[in-house]
Amino acid sequence: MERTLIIVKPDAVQRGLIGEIVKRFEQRGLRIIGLKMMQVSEALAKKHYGEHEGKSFFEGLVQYITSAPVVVMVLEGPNAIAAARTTIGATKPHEAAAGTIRGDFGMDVGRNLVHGSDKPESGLREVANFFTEEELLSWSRSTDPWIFE
Ligand code: DAT
Ligand code: MG
Repeated sequence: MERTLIIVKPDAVQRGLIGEIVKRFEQRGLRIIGLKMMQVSEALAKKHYGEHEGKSFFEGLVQYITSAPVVVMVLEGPNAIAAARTTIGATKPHEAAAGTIRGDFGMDVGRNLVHGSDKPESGLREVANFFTEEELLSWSRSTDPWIFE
């Protein structure tokens, strides 16, 4: 089972979209194995977005993600990373398909509502940046056989 780190970003929390966003992943069938609310520190933001250091938007990105509380969660499932990113939609909300989170709620790349890991190595690294192993639950749902073959 693959794991992905999801961040419900400050704009989504401020706009009262936590429930809406969690609902979409939940109804897709992804299993939530960790979830908490937190304020991201500057150090954690720079670590999380390290691959973008030096880019023109990096400072704004760090400012945005640290500006107010976020909700972080770890989702598990077969191909969880690709499935979650399909549900999230394209990075630039004006290019995101209707029916995706960014396509339904976003207008600006600098306020694109949600983060999802982009490949398995990023998933492992990002989950470890935000959660301890003790914060993650190993559990199964009675509905799992109806969602995963
Ligand atoms: P994603 O969040 O879809 O994985 P990414 O990893 O390429 O996208 O970039 C991380 C975040 O950085 C993205 O959610 C928003 C911001 N960003 C990316 N490209 C940008 C750009 N050209 N201008 C402003 N912000 C950008
Ligand atoms: Mg990314």
